[in-house]
Amino acid sequence: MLRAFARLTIAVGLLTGGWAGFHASSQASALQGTFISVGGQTLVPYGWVDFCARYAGECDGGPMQPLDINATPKALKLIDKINGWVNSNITAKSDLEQWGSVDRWDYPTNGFGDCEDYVLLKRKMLIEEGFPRQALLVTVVKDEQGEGHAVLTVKTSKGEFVLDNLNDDVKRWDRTPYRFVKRQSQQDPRIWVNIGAPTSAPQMVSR
Ligand SMILES: [Ca+2]
Repeated sequence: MLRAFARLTIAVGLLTGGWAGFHASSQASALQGTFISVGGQTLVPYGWVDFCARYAGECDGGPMQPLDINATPKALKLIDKINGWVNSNITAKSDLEQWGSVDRWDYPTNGFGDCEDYVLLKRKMLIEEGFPRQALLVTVVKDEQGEGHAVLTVKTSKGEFVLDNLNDDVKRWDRTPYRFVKRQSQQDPRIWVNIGAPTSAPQMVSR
């Protein structure tokens, strides 16, 4: 597994230049996003609990001071790069097909995974690049069909943005078609908070 991550990290390191980035340069001036209004503490998705039981070190560390990412062009370009790289290099495969389980959250170390697995890898790679984990929040949404889906919310000084395996563009959270349900707390990765008006949580996240 470590070798797999080393390979991924090296690959990202090799991706220099040529990126339109966030389309970092083109959107930089328009990068005045908005912030998500979070509510109280809520149930933690089972997939995250199970993930933390297997990767305790990835979930420890709370409580922490909330931190946002300083939205410099360099930071945004790197975020965009990692989002694009993971989307391009991981192949979608359902948990049922891969694990025989309807919803298993894990790193896509064999190159296959579904939505939350892309999220977990992006989160890990961004943390390894020095971004604060308090600003990289695993988030459960409902898609246009009301199905559960997971994205990574990136909280920056210029608003909150979404990294999504279904879209290579890093988008403002409020310009996605999703209904945001809940996400990790900035203060503690083991705590989850509601987003917006309460709504029933999906039974699972997929795609
Ligand atoms: Ca999965």
